Amino acid sequence: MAVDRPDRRVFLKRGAALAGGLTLGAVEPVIREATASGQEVPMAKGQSQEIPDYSSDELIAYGERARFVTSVREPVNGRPSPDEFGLVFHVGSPLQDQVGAITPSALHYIGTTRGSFVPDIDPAQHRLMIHGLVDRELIFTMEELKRMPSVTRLHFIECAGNRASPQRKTLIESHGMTSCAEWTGVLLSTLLEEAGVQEAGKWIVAEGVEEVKGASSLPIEKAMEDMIVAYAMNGEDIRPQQGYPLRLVVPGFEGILSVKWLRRIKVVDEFYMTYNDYGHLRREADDAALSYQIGPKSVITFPSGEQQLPGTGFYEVRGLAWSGTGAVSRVEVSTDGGDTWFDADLRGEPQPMAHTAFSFNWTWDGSECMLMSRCIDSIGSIQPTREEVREFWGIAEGERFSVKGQDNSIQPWRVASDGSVTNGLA
Ligand SMILES: Nc1nc2c(c(=O)[nH]1)N[C@H]1C(S)=C(S)[C@@H](COP(=O)(O)O)O[C@H]1N2
Ligand SMILES: [Mo]
Repeated sequence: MAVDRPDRRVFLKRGAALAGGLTLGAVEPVIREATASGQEVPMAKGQSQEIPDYSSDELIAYGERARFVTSVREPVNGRPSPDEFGLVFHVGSPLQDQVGAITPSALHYIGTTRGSFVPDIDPAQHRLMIHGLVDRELIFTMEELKRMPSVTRLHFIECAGNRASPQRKTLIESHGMTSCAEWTGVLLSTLLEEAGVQEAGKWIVAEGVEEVKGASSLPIEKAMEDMIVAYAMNGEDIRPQQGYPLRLVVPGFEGILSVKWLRRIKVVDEFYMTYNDYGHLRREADDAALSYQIGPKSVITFPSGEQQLPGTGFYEVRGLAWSGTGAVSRVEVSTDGGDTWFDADLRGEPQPMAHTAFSFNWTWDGSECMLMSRCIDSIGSIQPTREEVREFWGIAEGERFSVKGQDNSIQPWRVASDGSVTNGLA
């Protein structure tokens, strides 16, 4: 197809045509007659039947979204959540509906290693212990932690399983296991300095309240650099599913390391074989170093898998980009399967190890095309294609697509001439 890259100027010129009432697909407003309260309204999937009383004491004290907004999290990997035993497994965030870089707390993905009951922790009873190879073993109450100097930073969390793959049909299946929030808490370095890390202390093991689960080995350098012992998320206390009352945030590293319901940090001399370290993800310290950090990554969130374009014309292509190494410096978009690339517009000042929202003005002429995005991060790393990842790891055609570390390959979305959108890898 002919590559058409409407930049802002072109779009402004077209503004006149828009105002003149030309049909432009998605831009066409949907006009509904005003419905007097009490009258029947057509129901959308997931929409609440009852009209809430927005003037009730309850909703004035603590609000809820409009009942017409139906975006919800969904279990991924084909595993029901909760399962028949009440265990919660990985549940994806509906990024296809997200606007901007911050995931609303109620829609942040939920990741639990091998399934979990979400613990009900009384913050008055909760303690964080720091021990092992330190000069002073310390035990903090929540109150004590909240009195300490804090930081507030935007960071994404992403599960190692989140990736482009031919089997995954929708965005929530391929990329729903990442979310971005504004986290507030105490830098772990502040606590470790207070405890005094000994010469021999080279790793830490962080552990949540569940037995064994949530324990991970992490290098002391990273602990001293930017890990946050966080108690707040998007301006309020962390939600139970995200680790209330306390979690570790390990910026840019795979999600399993961001231990929720954090209760213990042990400074140790070597890579431990914890439940997460051994068997689940990796077996050796060398591999661990390879696989912790998430490379430059991005995905187009609209249009994305299983969506339907209503017709030809103008669309704002939207997406998210991130990198475990630093901030996003550039995002490029292709509409012809990677032959030609154009700069996308970035929203706001990209933050280190945080999602950055991007957009790209596109006019669809009705021919079949392949939409792709790629992220270039602050150290100049470029997000690879699936073919490049295959070559790098020497994976033969037909062989299991298994990489050491993160698969950050590009997700292509195919737009067919009837406007249907499917996974371009399938
Ligand atoms: N204590 C504890 N921490 C945990 C887990 C867990 O099961 N228990 N799951 C991990 C996994 S696999 C991921 S991907 C992230 C998900 O964080 P989120 O649920 O806030 O999105 O938490 C990590 N921290
Ligand atoms: Mo995960």
